[in-house]
Amino acid sequence: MSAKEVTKSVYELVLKRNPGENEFHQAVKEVLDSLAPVLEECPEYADAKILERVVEPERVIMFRVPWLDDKGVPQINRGFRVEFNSALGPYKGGLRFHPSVYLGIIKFLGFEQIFKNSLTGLMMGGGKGGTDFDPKGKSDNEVMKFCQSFMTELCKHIGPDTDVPAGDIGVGGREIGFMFGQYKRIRNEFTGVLTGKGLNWGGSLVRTEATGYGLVYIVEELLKAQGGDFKGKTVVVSGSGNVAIYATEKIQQLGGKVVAVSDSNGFIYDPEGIKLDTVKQIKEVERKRIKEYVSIHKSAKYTEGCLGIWGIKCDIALPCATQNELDVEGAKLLVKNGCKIVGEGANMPTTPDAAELLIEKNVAFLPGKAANAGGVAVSGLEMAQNSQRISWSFEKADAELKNIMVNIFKDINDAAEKYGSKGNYIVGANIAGFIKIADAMLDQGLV
Ligand code: NDP
Ligand code: 2IT
Repeated sequence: MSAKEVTKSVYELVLKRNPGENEFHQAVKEVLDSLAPVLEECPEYADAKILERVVEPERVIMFRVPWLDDKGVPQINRGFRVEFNSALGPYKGGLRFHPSVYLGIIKFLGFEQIFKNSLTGLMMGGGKGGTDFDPKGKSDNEVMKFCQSFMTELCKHIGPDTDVPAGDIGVGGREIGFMFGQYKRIRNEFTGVLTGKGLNWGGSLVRTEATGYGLVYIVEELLKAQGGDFKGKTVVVSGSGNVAIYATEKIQQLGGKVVAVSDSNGFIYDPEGIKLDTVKQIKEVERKRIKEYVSIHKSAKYTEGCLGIWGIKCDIALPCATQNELDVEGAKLLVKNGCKIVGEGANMPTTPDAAELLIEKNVAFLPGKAANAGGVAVSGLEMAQNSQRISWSFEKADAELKNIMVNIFKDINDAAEKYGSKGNYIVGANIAGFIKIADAMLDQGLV
């Protein structure tokens, strides 16, 4: 079989074995479509069935999560942890709390995480978890009850050298705290079993900022390679959660102007530049909707619906909300308005046809598994600090993060060029991430 036939047959196997899991199919296809030149160079990978193994999670855990709401009514949610690949280290990846969560979402995220974690250069395998519980509109007490019940089961499967979860959509410092407390109580151990912890009980400085800052650092590297920087650039950022907020913060520090942010209801356009303190107050403190912004800043306009954000003129667009939020119509608008760079802060926010169009039109496209790796990278640094029982300064953690993002840019750029797709960072990221994992899997035998 030719290399192309191998990747095609593996994709067909994935479709057959995982019916209805569309996001997982999409994530697998993107990686497989990049790998033919690697298989041609290294037939051992195909002989050892590395592809067939890497698309099959090592372990999938699904469980019932019962909890009592504030009215005393029992509620039942579903919990997941997909321990996808441990070739490079303990399973590592976030937990997503969102009503759209089902097995296919967690598998796509876990699969992406394998390659992302490999790109960081740290010793972390890939995993992901979550639940269809919706934290929106729930009291702190309900969120705590849910987290305790969720961890009562999850704690049987994780550990600081086994599987180390963290945050993702709907999971921030509050949820990590509740889950850590329950883990500690049941297992009677104070260990670095979760990352994104509070700063006075084992968390790392810069973890909160890491994904957004890391995204901006890698875009800055790309700008540098083109002879430019952020100064005076107009940027559109979707989302207004953890990633979007800290991407905006770093862009503003570097002299760029963010003119739009959004949430799942709509987007804000503020031609004078987004006032980040207001966004932080609305989203981090009050947990309210982004449309509140316009009642405070008269320069801004709110528009219902998420897709319209891509019609705003910008030099750089950073989708930082959720999967498939930037479609081909949005991509066409970005191109028409002269956008030159798209960097994925979210996981798989760009549909495959949109990504293809952007690349064809010479928009530099940085895929999520490279561009948003800063979050898990600082999680890896948090694990290292926990193992040594020390805490680094902000400056040290930030410098390490920056260094990791600079290296990722170099690695994906070099891999793209070496394997005949210069400037295609999707191909570069998939290949650079894959090779380390495949080599480790070869070394470790048929497991
Ligand atoms: P948050 O929960 O902090 O924020 C999510 C943001 O995205 C909110 O503004 C939310 O709006 C919006 N959003 C969520 N779902 C949808 C949807 N279906 N349609 C439109 N908007 C939506 O999550 P994060 O900022 O942590 O995560 C954002 C993205 O970044 C995700 O793809 C995540 O996987 C990825 N990521 C996160 C990392 C991290 O360290 N946190 C690391 C790497 C990637 P609303 O408030 O209305 O729900
Ligand atoms: O998608 C991701 O990389 C994350 N949500 C962060 C994972 C982590 O373990 O910090």
